[in-house]
Amino acid sequence: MKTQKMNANWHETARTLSEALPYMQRYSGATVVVKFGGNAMGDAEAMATFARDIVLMKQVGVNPVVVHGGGPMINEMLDKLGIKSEFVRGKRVTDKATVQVVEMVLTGLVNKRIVQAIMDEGGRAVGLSGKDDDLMVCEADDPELGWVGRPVEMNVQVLRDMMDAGIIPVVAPVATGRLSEETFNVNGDTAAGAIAGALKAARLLLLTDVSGVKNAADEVLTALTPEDVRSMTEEGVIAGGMIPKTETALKALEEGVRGVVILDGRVSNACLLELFTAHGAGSLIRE
Ligand code: X2W
Repeated sequence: MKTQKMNANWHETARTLSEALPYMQRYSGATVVVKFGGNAMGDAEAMATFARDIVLMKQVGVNPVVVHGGGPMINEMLDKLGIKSEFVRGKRVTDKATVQVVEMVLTGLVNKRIVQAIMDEGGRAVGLSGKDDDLMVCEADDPELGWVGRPVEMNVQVLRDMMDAGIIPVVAPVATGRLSEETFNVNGDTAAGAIAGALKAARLLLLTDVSGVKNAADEVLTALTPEDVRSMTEEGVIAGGMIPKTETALKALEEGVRGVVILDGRVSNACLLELFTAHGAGSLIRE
């Protein structure tokens, strides 16, 4: 026989679950694109927590699509190979040798690490890149950047097929071009925005290593409109590495994504906090 002492924490856990019901109902059947940046990946435990959040989303009827980055992992491999690399306006200048390393690291090491983490938590994940089924077809973004791609054609049926089959797609931001044998390196945020736009996702979550969009007084804003973003950018309050993220957000909203959230992926259970609690996380941008 067993006896059980009631612990206040268990009641809290049950209440948290109960309070999540309206949010679960709101997002039931919705597509949520999650950009998992290299800087948000952290250690094995952080990876496992992220994977568990994604599997929980799927379990309660949300359709997550993971699009990942891996900038720091690319840097590490380029360093080992003695290949120098630089960034212009937040994007990696990518020559032929670099794009090969980018493809190896993103579609190989990073993609499979995430797939494996999701499988370990009991989900079903399949990794692919923008090349698979011509998911993301690119043109050169800017001649100065070499093989950096700007998505010009999206074929997201493969993602819908996977979601319908109960599979969580994990997408590496490497793409094909219109000509044969072209390989493009795509900024992870750009790729996630293009995929969310093509899927008309309910939410695009950009997981990064900052807590959100800050105002001039350095406070995180929990809600902004595209108009707020434009004026804060003109005033220089939104600057640096935040610009590619807010640009991605505005473009995704124009393409029909209902809301974009920029949030700190290092906070544990960041995705659950955002989707399933009244508290939310980070900065929500929407009309
Ligand atoms: C990125 C792709 C990876 C990425 C790169 O080469 O680093 C470009 O800059 P994070 O971790 O999300 O920064 N591509 C064109 O976006 O990784």
